[in-house]
Amino acid sequence: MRVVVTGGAGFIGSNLVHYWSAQHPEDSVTVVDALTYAGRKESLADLEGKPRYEFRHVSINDAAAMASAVRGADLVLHLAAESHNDRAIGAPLPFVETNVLGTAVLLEACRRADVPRFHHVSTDEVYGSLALDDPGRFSESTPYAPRGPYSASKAGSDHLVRAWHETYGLATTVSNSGNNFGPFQFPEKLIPLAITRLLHGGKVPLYGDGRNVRDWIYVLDHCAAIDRIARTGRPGATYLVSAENELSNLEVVRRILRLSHRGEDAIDWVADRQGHDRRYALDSRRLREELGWTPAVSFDDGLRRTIDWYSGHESWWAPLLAPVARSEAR
Ligand code: NAD
Ligand code: TDX
Repeated sequence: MRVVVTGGAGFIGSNLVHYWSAQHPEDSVTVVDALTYAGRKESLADLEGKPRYEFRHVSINDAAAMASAVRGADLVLHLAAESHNDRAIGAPLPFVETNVLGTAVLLEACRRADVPRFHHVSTDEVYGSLALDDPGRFSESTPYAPRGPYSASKAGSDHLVRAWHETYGLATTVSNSGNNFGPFQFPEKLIPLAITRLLHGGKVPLYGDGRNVRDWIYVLDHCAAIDRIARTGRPGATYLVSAENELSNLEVVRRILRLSHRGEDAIDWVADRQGHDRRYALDSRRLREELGWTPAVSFDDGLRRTIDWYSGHESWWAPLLAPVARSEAR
């Protein structure tokens, strides 16, 4: 099979390319990535020169490049996106450009090339925010209610994918997962930011009251879910992906502090994020019951593996720290 992975040099994308090459060594994998600040070609360095691996430094917004990349593909896995909420608050337009317009350009290339299977990787944030005391969780039938520029742009992309399925018959699937963590995650997101700050002797910035809740999943469990859904999911269907690890940010940071042998004085309580979603929680019964997926890595085990990886790969992350973070940390 020939598989195209957009955003393959990003966090989830690079884990997915490694996962796919190991699980399906007979497949050839083409990575399409614009190498924004978040795209790190070095995350895929071990695959360079391999006969079944190809890297294309192009944008999903480039129609001609997409037409060429997806020609003859059996499966397109779409992960390319602007992905960080704090950046979206400061500069929202690139999120619309890539996540909405770029997805439309890619879908159109896939339609014209008769790509037999298209999987879109999306987020729980499209469903909005739950109250801390709400007994409910998001399900595939929860109405869309995104609250920020990032989540609104991802919601837009999900709607476009459904439209290309309903209108043109493209065989699409969509997955909406909770917060991922693991190796190769850019040190702007909470877990790698906390780990790398602590490794450099600094403090962890915690927004607001620290009680916001996220539903965490170890990235390789998400990759296994993408594999299952993209190959065996029902065309036109959406699947929520959750390992059922609902934790407050304070609890996540406390566990990182414990594993890093640091005390709570290493928490830097800072101003809250604008429009900060309170809680995400997902019901993934459809994925578990229809497709037989279950997560394999507990939160604590995943966290240990992640801390070990960052401890051993400073050369990957140290050049990526914001200058302010580096000077604070010294
Ligand atoms: P990331 O920011 O680490 O990686 C995004 C990748 O997309 C980078 O390699 C970047 O260079 C590339 N890219 C950006 N704009 C591009 C363009 N115009 N053309 C081609 N490539 C481009 O993001 P991530 O955390 O790996 O997320 C991957 C996908 O999964 C995104 O669609 C995101 O919305 C979704 N997602 C992420 C999470 C999470 O917790 N990280 C959770 C749910 C869903
Ligand atoms: O320094 C920080 N301090 C802090 O308290 C950072 C960076 C974050 N936070 C809080 C904000 C959130 O409540 O931690 C939580 C997690 O923040 P992020 O890591 O920025 O992730 P989030 O905003 O929840 O979005 C993530 O999950 C859904 C990904 O970035 C998205 O791409 C994905 O769709």
